[in-house]
Amino acid sequence: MKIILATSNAHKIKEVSQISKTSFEFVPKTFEVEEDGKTFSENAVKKARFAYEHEKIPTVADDSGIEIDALGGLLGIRSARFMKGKPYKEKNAKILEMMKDVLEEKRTARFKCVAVYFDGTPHVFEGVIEGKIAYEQRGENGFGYDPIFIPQGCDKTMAQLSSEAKNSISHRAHAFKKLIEYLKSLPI
Ligand code: ITT
Repeated sequence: MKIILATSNAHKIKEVSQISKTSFEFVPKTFEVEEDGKTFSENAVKKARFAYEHEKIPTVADDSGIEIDALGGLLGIRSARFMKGKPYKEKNAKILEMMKDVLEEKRTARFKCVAVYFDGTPHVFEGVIEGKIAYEQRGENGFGYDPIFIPQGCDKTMAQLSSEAKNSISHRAHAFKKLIEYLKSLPI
């Protein structure tokens, strides 16, 4: 079954193909959609709906980001727009600077992903990974805020994990595993 994966993020495309490992064919395609929703879910539905109206076949989109408790839940839905145009090395350095006086137990954070399958109706699947913000950037794998995020129960940052390890525990893995279970349950 062919499904459009509406994203402009090459890292997401790689991760979804590693997570899915199924007969579903996710075909990546970029659409210009303004992410002006108030929640991950609103934005993910908007992206998937836009792609569906354009392509006329089922689509999938995800909206995701990092929530840092000591920053009042930021970056949240602004994760992609924070310091837009700057490299992630600088964005991550800025976050670490903002967190410099925050004690270990207050450094809690999480990545969230809302994946939407749209076939005329939105089907919404959420994934979360809890963790904390590191004191320095570590690792070269993954993308975005992975070098400053330490998953719960782990002593490495997400960017120090292999892609197999990240894609078995990540917020995206949790959301897309639910989405794929749903697709497998469809009578097609
Ligand atoms: P599309 O909207 O085209 O899919 P995008 O990169 O703009 O691509 P989002 O709007 O969902 O995607 O923004 C998600 C941002 O959150 C992303 O750009 C990263 O900064 C961050 N993020 C999401 N998942 C992440 C992950 O697994 N590791 C590190 N950072 C992540």
